[in-house]
Amino acid sequence: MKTLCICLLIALLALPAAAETAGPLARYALSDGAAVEMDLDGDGDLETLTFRVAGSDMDGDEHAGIVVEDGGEATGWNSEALFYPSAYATDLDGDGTVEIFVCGDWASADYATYCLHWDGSTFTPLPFANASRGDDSGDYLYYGYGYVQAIEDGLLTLCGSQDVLGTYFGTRVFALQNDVFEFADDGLWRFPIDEYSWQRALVPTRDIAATFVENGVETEGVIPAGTAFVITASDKTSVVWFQTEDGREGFFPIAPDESRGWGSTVGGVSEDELFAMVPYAD
Ligand SMILES: [Ca+2]
Ligand SMILES: [Ca+2]
Repeated sequence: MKTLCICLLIALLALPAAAETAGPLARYALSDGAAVEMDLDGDGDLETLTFRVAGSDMDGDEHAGIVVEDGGEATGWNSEALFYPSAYATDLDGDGTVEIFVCGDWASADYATYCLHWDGSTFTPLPFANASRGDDSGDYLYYGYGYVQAIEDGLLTLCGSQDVLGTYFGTRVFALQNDVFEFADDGLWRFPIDEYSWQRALVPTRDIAATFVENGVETEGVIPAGTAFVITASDKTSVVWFQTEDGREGFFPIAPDESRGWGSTVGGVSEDELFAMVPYAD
């Protein structure tokens, strides 16, 4: 069991790094210390953009540095402490101004993404709709919570730690609207099923009333006690979507556990009582 836990931990820790470098995202990636020429501000002249990993993780001051050379003058921007930083540059919304993304880990798998605009003389950080852990209805933030998982079709997907009945990393999709990153999805965090999901499956100690959905048809029923299932999506406060081990999908309501101040209840029962084990990431 101990070996299994260690293997699982190693696999989980490896996930974000693997996702960052994989697939179509690579074409937008900036390499540490490699200068690229781009027209960042849409004025027809090329600027030189350089991303650097600065500081050191041993000293705890690792961070990202961005330098733009424009008209013979170099201007720098440094992130706050950010471990394993990476950077991407692309004109996400096609308006002629390049979005410069910098992301990394604040510490303990708390990933953040910053987006900068260069206007010819200064950097401007763009605000993001709040997708932090816990209540996400708060004010706009100067960063997006999570690391860059995908840049595709004018959309930015961020993946960050979100705990809903033991989920680990979840994604939200953003689009730029008037230089503000707004949610561009259905309001649900997505927790894709991967090869590790079933090792973290939930097993209820009693039946859970649920709505099953098959080919768009909804049927009321229960997830029987003892049936393993995983969470596939949630708004974190009122509903979770699930898939059972035998492939059935559906949803059931949840509520914040007010008496405890954290976690969720299902049908009025606290998650600790309802499940033999809830695999918390934090
Ligand atoms: Ca330019
Ligand atoms: Ca743009």
